[in-house]
Amino acid sequence: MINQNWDVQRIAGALGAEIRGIDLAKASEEEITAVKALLSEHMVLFFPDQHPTVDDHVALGKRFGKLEGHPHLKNPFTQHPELFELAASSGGIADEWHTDLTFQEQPSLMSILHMVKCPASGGDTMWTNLCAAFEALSPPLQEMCSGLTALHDATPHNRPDQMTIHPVVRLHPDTGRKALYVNEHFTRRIVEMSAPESEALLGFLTNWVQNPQFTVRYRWQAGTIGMWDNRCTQHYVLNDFNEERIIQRVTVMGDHPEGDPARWPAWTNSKGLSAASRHDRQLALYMKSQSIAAD
Ligand SMILES: O=C(O)CCC(=O)C(=O)O
Ligand SMILES: [Fe+2]
Repeated sequence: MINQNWDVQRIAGALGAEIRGIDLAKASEEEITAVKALLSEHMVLFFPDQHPTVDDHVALGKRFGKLEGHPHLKNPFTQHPELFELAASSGGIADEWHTDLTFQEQPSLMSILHMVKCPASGGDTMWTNLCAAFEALSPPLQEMCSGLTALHDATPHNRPDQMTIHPVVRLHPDTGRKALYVNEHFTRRIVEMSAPESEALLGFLTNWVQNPQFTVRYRWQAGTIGMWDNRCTQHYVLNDFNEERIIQRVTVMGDHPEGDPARWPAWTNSKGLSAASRHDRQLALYMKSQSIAAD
């Protein structure tokens, strides 16, 4: 049940709500349950004027599940391995559309971000609704995508060896909605297609999810907490500022993305080796490492 003192304002057609009238550091069990329901409904929530301490922030995160540190970022808060900080002055600007950490077998379920310092203008963050993006595709493309899987890797973190495969269309475990689960940051290859086909389809889909009609754009203030469902959204930070911008984040561990099984075998270089085989090398190596039966 939502507390009557809460003011919940939807801020875009596709997703996102701003909530006032709650002190997250003092939230009751019922209030946390209500926040979870709002997150299911709106996918990304913003709570202005919270100003949590690092302890408050970590404690809040733990009420949503088990927390995980970032696999590749150094953490200045040694007493809190679950919390990490991104500062623009040291390159921490996530200016490419992504779902967090999809190169992991179990990408995070949700993240809770505290905007510690933000520029007077610029540095907004955008989110996109991956269920709306899937639902707006034509039935033939929906059907084909539902039978495909994709290879994701951590190349943006200089770890191309960290790879995994997820369904292209992910079933949200709570809402039962289908989400288009590929992103330009971490998704490398459609497993069942040739390299040029994969490039064309991934190019289309990762662009499609960026269509403004599926998005919300949020203008931050210091002290605001933002939280997003990482199973059905992507996000992007506008790199349009010069001042310092610092965020701190805790991350709730995720589950294994579920979707329909692949309807076709994995693509391999069945015609033998050639100059063009290099485009299949990463996929072939991954398949070999996992002993996945190929065509
Ligand atoms: O700085 C932001 O607004 C978001 C950064 C980001 O991509 C993340 O924390 O996952
Ligand atoms: Fe992110």
